[in-house]
Amino acid sequence: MSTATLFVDSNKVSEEVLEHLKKAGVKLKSYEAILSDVERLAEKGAKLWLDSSSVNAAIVSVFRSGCDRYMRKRGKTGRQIGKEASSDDPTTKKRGVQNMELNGLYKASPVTLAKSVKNEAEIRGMKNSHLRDAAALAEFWCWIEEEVHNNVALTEVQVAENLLGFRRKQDGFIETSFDTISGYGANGAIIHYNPTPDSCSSVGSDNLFLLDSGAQYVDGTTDITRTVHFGEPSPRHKECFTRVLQGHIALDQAVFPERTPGFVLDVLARSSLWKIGLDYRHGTGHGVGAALNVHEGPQSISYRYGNLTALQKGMIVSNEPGYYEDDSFGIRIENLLLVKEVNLANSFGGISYLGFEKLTFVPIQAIKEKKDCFICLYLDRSADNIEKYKMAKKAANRVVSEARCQAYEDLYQRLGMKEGERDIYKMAKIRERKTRDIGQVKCVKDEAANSCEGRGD
Ligand SMILES: [Mn+2]
Repeated sequence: MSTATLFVDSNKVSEEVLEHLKKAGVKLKSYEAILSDVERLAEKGAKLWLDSSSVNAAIVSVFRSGCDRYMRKRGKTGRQIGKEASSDDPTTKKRGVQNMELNGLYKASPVTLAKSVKNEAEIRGMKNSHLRDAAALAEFWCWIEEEVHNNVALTEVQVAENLLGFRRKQDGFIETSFDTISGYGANGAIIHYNPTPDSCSSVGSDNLFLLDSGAQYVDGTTDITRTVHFGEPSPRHKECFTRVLQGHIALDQAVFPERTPGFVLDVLARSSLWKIGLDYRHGTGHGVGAALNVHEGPQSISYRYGNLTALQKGMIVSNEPGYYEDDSFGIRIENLLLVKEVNLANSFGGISYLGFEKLTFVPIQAIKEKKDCFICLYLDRSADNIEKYKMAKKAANRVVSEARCQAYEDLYQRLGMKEGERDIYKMAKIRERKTRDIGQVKCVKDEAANSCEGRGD
């Protein structure tokens, strides 16, 4: 094949692109011309590749009538086609479908598949744009946390506008990649929530806040969701958030053989929720274009098991499990992942094994229950986890010892007062050393503070 025709709205093609396509032997035609061209080709008996997931009814209809005419012509020149019948005759209709099947190939488009596997330049652009996007988001989350803690009333729409402001400061920013979903409390439970300025809620610190947003940069496309709580989450919030996060991590860490379709991995993101009878009514992951559509086929990670497209090295997918409690709150945690080959000690079946590399670099709000987290890490004693457990424990010990120092310092300052003495007395009693401690501490204080009043007593 040396030539191709692209049916496209000519307004969308710049001079530069036009020149490039011409050199590559691609002819441009108006979008409307596709119907008559398909019909004309079908009449000549040409074969047509139709992607049944995206082809429109108009194309199918002209293709069918073109095929019918071709077969009738062939019938007249001697091949078996039977006697002519009226077009209402059901046997004619059936024959029409058969004719279509004869010259049509019904498979996913090879164009979308080639597009979904990113080349080196696209991967580099996606990585770079994600780093700049992460910088904007980190600034944004820092800003909003302070605003909410200072009781500044911000509506969901104002939050989305401010987020746009932080992104605009980044190099190569073009526009948002979809309308920002900014949902506080019950609004977070509406999966495709779109806040309006006059009816939306303010973001506060009594409930969860879900923010799903993305941007188009010259070199890449982003799509990220974070759910945060600016106050004290309820036990229900904690449990659901933890399970969504466990699902997110399970998919993030997945390693799977090549030729695995995305739906096989979907269970990883849901099983933690399933264990307590919860679930979510949307897919776990979609393909993402490189500086293109934020939703791109043909691959997906979904409970709908009809999509048999295998995940391939170089594809990009989102990882976005969630949980939505109607009229109450919504949780979703979303990163974008690049499918990559992983080096393992074995390669059973002589095939490659694939995994994911994170593109999104924005922190996920920490789990407050450190203890639970420790237990989790400690119970699963893989080398990797033990290392993480030690690090987490070290960090926790540091925080505790800092807090303790502060507490001793406070106590020391209050020693001259009755409450201070009472506290020391209590501490001494716990340590069963009676009140002897009070005298000792007082003596230390006197020397250090160099206040000698009453020393002679
Ligand atoms: Mn997404």
